[in-house]
Amino acid sequence: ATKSRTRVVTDGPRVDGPRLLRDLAELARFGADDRGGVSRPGFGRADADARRHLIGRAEAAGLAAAVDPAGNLVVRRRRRTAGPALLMGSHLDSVVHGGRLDGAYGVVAALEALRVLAGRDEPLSWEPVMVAFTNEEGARFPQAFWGSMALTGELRDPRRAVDRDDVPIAGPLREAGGDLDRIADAAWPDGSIGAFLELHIEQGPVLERAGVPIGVVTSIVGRTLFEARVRGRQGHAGTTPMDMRRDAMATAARVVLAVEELARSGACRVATVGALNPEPNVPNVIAGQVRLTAELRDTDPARLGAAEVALRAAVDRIATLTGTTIELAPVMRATPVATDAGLRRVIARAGSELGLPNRTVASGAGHDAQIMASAAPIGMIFVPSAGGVSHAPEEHTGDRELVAGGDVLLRAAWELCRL
Ligand code: HGY
Ligand code: MN
Ligand code: MN
Ligand code: MN
Repeated sequence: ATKSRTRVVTDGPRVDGPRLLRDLAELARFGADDRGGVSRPGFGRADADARRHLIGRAEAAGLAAAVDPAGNLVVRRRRRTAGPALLMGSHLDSVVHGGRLDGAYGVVAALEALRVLAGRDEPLSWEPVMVAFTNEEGARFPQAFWGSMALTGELRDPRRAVDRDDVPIAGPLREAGGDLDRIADAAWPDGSIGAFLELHIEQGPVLERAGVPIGVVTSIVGRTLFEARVRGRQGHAGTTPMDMRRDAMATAARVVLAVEELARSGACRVATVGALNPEPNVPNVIAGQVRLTAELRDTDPARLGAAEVALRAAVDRIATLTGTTIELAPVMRATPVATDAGLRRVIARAGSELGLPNRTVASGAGHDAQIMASAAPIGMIFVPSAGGVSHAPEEHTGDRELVAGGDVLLRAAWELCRL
């Protein structure tokens, strides 16, 4: 923890706390689910409705809203400076049975910061811009970080993107206001972004345990996501002798354990199979095919690469042993990144000037910021997560802490834009 001697100041912009909290509560209606959180997978109906709602909020504040060909929502002031953008935001999509804060909080706070800055009418040399990235989570279409990768021109093979039922992305993208034929136009020119700031809940226990309201993020974990397809032979569960089977389900189970073992043996920090789709998924049928995801995370790119090699070797061994074939295709690679040292100082100073204790913290979750790092210096602000819980309906952060995080984002943005 850093002990700061910075004097608390009373000047400078502050967010409208009740407005920020109200916007957040309204957004939670889109995809609200019966377990208390939200289910708002990218490119679904609720995601599109949430985006439309936010466009309305932006326009009601006199701001200009536009959706780019990747489905990203970009909100700007109507009268702009010619300077580079200070881009602020996060994502609107969620996991299935997720919380109401992951992503949405950073978007709503960015809109609030932009609203306040636009209302001050003071000369700025950087242009504050809000962005809500599309499909950060990859809950339905597994191409996580879709929107930020499109904005940085790093989207690989967008035409091949399908969901787990092999539905192509073109239609759902169009419904989200995007256009696959023009997806390359979503990329911003080199040098157009001065910095990217993302405010997010921590999703871990560090800040709450330390009793510190503001986290200055130092690094973001790297993540490689694969889709594996196990192909065996479908058959009758009663009549096919065990030695004549090529059971895709039993094989998939071995793959699940091999992925877990990668992390247990220390090859990488964490490794997870989160999704499994057997076919035909019926009790008395030997599964003919199983699709599953495998994701590996580490803060060291070399270890992440080595873990990928080890995963391939393990999968090949399992295929030989079981007489099945297993295809392992990378869906998304996000390298580990450090945040910008200068932006860390700006964020810490903003916190201290607001009288908010702050400390450094590393992110084990992925964020659009790590994709944006290839295009601009990035900074991230965390607020505490109750019990460290996230990707679950119980995700919670107190109102005061939510508003405090918004104030830090706004103050950091104000300092950067006035430069
Ligand atoms: O999965 C992640 O780390 C992020 O929440 N998308
Ligand atoms: Mn998430
Ligand atoms: Mn998130
Ligand atoms: Mn039968």
